[in-house]
Amino acid sequence: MFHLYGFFTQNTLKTLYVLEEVGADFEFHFVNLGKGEHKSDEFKGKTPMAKVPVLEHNGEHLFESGAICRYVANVMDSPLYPADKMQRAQVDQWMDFFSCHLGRWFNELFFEDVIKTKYDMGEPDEVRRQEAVKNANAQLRTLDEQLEGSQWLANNALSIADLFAFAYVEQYRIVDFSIDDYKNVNAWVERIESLESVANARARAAK
Ligand SMILES: N[C@@H](CCC(=O)N[C@@H](CS)C(=O)NCC(=O)O)C(=O)O
Repeated sequence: MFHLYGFFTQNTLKTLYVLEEVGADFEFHFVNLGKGEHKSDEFKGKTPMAKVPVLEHNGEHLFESGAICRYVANVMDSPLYPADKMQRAQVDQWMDFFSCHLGRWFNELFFEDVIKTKYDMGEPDEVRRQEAVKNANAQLRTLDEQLEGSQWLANNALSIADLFAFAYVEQYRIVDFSIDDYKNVNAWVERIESLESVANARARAAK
């Protein structure tokens, strides 16, 4: 059985979507970031980063959402992280694209538009917002092109890359950002939202 420690923002959601989609047996432990629970000595004993998500399996711990998604799919022998080396690298490529590029700009918008307001950290920085909007749009065009003629990001098959990426892109609804111009991205978002795994993870978050 896996144990996932998390809070319902994008990094934990990526791992929840994967745990649900591969049908893993897991228990979820809510770590209330708003109350600083991630800064407790108990939690810091599980991760050197004092951030969520953290996965516990067979008495060992893993941090970093991408590593957790890959590990879970590996342990479950899931085709969501294909064994073929090139196919696997294609999945890794799109996960890295999101970690280093497009996801980064969605995170920036989430910080400026949501976190700053929620935790009384001052007004959104318009210069940073505009830079994030410009770069997100440029990289959404890349994503839209990739999805032209393909339902999924890599190898024409649903993979952990889609679930990982979706957790960033779905934030467009809670930040001031539109994806209307990207028809393939919109269709991909709808496709992922229709998965039972995503509905299950969202139901857990809504409780
Ligand atoms: N690169 C890490 C990022 C983890 C991260 O930033 N988690 C946030 C929540 S989404 C967190 O725990 N923030 C609390 C803090 O930084 O104090 C991952 O992908 O897991």
